[in-house]
Amino acid sequence: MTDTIFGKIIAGEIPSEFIYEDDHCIAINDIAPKAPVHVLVIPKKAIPRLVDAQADDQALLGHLMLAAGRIAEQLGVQDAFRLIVNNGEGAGQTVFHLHLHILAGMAMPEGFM
Ligand code: DGP
Repeated sequence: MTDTIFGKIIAGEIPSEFIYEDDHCIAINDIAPKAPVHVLVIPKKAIPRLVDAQADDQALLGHLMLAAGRIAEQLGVQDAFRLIVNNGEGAGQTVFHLHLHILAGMAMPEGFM
């Protein structure tokens, strides 16, 4: 649980403000925001990458998506946000504890998505 920075944040070993928390996940503001709203939705269960998730993680993965929607509503960005998962170093993943990025508050770059 505590082998990444997110594990330490979830365990309370590194202080961080949770803008959302439930039984299965937390959400925090990204330390290096790439948009005016840049929130990370992080499962309490440490799955390194999306591709490491298994069939028995199905409910958790759905839960994260639903939580992202609730958090977007909480932040007032429910009508315009982007959800990103970086899977693997080649895709830009730097913290190997699965997380969703919620990005909002600016015109989203077009072209690659
Ligand atoms: P990724 O590149 O998809 O693995 O995203 C990791 C994100 O985590 C990156 O945008 C920066 C953020 N981050 C890294 N360390 C910390 C931290 O200690 N606190 C917070 N709030 N965010 C962090």
